[in-house]
Amino acid sequence: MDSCIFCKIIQGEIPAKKLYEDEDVLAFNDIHPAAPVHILLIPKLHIAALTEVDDIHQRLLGKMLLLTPQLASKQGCTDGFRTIINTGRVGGQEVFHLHFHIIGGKERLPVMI
Ligand code: DGP
Repeated sequence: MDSCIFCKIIQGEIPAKKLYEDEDVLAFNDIHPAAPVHILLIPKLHIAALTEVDDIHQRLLGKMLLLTPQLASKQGCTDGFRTIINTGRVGGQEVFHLHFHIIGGKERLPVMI
């Protein structure tokens, strides 16, 4: 999708600190970290939001969930972390390309509601 910031990061048109990449997904540091560890995990396929997922995305979503604790632990979140998927306007979603926030790295994580 031409105007999508995260698609531009995937294409390398916008720089980001990449932490993990394969043919299906990309993980990179959030530009405005809410905690010492704040990873964004995104599918390379442009899916606007969690409300847009379908049966055909099951494998991809499963892969993202399985990767989540691996990415967190690689960044040192050995005692836990928080995973957030903001969805839609009311859900506080600002970038309309599906993403998991993976947040950790300190004792008291910010309450994000
Ligand atoms: P959300 O509110 O769930 O849509 O969160 C979007 C997140 O994306 C927000 O925490 C900031 C982050 N973000 C927005 N633009 C960029 C960017 O250009 N680079 C990076 N690394 N993160 C971005």
